[in-house]
Amino acid sequence: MRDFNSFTSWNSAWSELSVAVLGLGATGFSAADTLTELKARVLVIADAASDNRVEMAQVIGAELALGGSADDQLAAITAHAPDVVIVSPGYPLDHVLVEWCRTNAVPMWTEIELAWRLRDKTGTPAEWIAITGTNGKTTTAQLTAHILTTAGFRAGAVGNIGIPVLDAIRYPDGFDFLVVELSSFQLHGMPREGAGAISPLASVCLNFADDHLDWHGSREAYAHAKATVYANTKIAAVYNRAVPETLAMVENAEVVDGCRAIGFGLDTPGPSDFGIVSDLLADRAFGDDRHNAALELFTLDELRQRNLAAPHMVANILAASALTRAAGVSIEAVREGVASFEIDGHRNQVVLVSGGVTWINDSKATNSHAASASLSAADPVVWILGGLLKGIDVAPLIEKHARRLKAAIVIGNDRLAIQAAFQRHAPQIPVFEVDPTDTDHVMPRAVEMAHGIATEGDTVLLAPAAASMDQFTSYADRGDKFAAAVLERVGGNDDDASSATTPTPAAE
Ligand code: UMA
Repeated sequence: MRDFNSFTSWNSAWSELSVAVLGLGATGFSAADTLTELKARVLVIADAASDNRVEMAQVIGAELALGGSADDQLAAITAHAPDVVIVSPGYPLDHVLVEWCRTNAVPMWTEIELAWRLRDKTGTPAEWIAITGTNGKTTTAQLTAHILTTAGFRAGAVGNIGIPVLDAIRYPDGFDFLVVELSSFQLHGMPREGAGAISPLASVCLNFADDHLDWHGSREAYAHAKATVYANTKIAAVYNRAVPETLAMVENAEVVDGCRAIGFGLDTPGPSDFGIVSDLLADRAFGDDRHNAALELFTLDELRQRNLAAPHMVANILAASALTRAAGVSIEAVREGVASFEIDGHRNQVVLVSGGVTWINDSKATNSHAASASLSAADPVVWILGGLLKGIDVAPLIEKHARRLKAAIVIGNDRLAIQAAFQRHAPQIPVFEVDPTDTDHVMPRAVEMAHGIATEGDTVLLAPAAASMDQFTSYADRGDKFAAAVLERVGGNDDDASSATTPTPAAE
């Protein structure tokens, strides 16, 4: 087998390599594009891809094996005889091509590892800040990058957020910092040591709750993947004081000598922590006198005024503050960054308040943990949920929030499991079902039903606790369709409640 220890620069001998890329989505295309630019011999294998990506892959000179049976794909990869294979994160661990790599001892890399090895393209490589967690990682990555930019650095939020890291390292102007959002799929495939192991300046696992268990096989395997974020951290391994699993990950991590463990949480901070003292968010980690004093970041009131005071958001802000302070950003710049931060849509976004009913889009709540956070903030709730549950049992979520639920409207593929959970744990709650066969009108139907149920003082909350891909192209598409349906059906018309029809529960 080839020695890949010397493949640690844009100027390494990539042109000598034969590479197979599995997948032709965002990751696969970026990998193929980079590797053809480096003159490697590239074969891309995928079940399907957009016309645009297929056309572009042909233009850049990659060989393509698109569609076909497993045997066809095995024949293609065997004939190509790759030295290394770049695997897109969506590939299951037991995929036949992944098995083939294992059997034939062909190294498999994530696009993240390839980017790390190539990170000197534009001269001095950017420092990386690595962010994972079950929830809040996109918001925290965006806020972290925003604070760094406010402080005058060239920074970008990349990775699972949607922009492949490989695209960022090829950006001609270069970056001072890349804030890399890492999913558990990406972390699973990343080595913890050797030339391909990333060494971030600062890292965090924001929180930990069951998600993607079907893909990882067990909670332990999922936790092991997430813990990889801390490996080789240089300055600060940031953990959540309220989530012991994240502290355990830090305690067991092999970090660079001198790296500090920095805790964040909604309680009083100790030395080396971020937290809350009375009504103040405070840094007690990076001040000159951390044993005796804390530095003031913001008041909770300031955050309340900007609608950023929900507990999970405060936790994200504390984490982003810790990461950016570790990167040398001043307290003033952190304050300025948070003050000018605009939160993305689809995360607890109020779409409309009409007739005393608040309509909220939290389509980004793709698992129970996230849905639980937004359910906690509303009462009484007409809850729109469902989609792909990814092997998660929603019963504990239903049990926990049953008392605040006025009704549930179930969408998506896994609706039978959800209905059964309601029958077992909250049979008193009326449950309505949106016809799953009419995929073009899921949200208009769900909104119509909610409109017939909700009365003054209620919140209608889209917090699906499930992935969207069974009926939508993404969580953003699901949220957009919800918001459009709300605006169209409910609009700003305070008087049209009378035109709503009350639906009939599914169980009746
Ligand atoms: N493919 C197959 N066979 C398979 C699986 C995939 O042929 O068994 C092919 C598809 O036909 C397609 C390609 O692989 O050609 C798609 O690859 P992919 O599913 O890995 O998706 P990408 O477009 O490369 O996007 C990935 C991340 N997707 C997943 O992890 C599923 C994106 O995260 C990420 O933004 C992007 O890389 C850039 O880094 C999305 C996501 O849903 C947003 N992430 C999950 C989450 O946040 O919960 C983990």
